[in-house]
Amino acid sequence: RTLSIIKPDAVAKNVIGGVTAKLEGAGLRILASKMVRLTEAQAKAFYAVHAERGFYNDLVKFMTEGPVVVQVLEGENAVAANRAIMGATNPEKADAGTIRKEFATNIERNAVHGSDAAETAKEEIAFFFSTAELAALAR
Ligand code: IDP
Ligand code: MG
Repeated sequence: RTLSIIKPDAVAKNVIGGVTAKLEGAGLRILASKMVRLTEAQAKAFYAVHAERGFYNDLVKFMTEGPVVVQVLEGENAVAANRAIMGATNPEKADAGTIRKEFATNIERNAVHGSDAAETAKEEIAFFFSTAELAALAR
């Protein structure tokens, strides 16, 4: 399992469906999904690992500017499969056919978030979804 976020730029561009089709096309299954508007406190906490980076304040502002779609994805090697279909952080460096190549605007407004390892995936899923919520959605 891994956590995906369709960021405010992609929601504003009306490509929730386009992004989700890429995820599904990569063999990932949407286990849970909801649209939320992050508070400043939530965005700061979610990206706390980047607190010392020069782009942190702008990133928090961007992530709170409009609604996002948070999704739990399931599949074989879900973390790596999601990172592969996302493409590079900087869309100029992203491979053809990836979400960021197709839908990102720039290195900040880059359409999607994806967990970077199994351990962070666990933490990030728990950040947005309770155990009970996920259990109710199990198929
Ligand atoms: P990732 O999303 O590909 O894992 P990270 O390095 O974890 O990339 O950065 C988190 C997010 O911070 C990026 O997705 C992007 O929105 C933003 N970001 C990363 N590097 C820069 C930068 O150099 N300038 C502006 N924003 C950045
Ligand atoms: Mg990251």
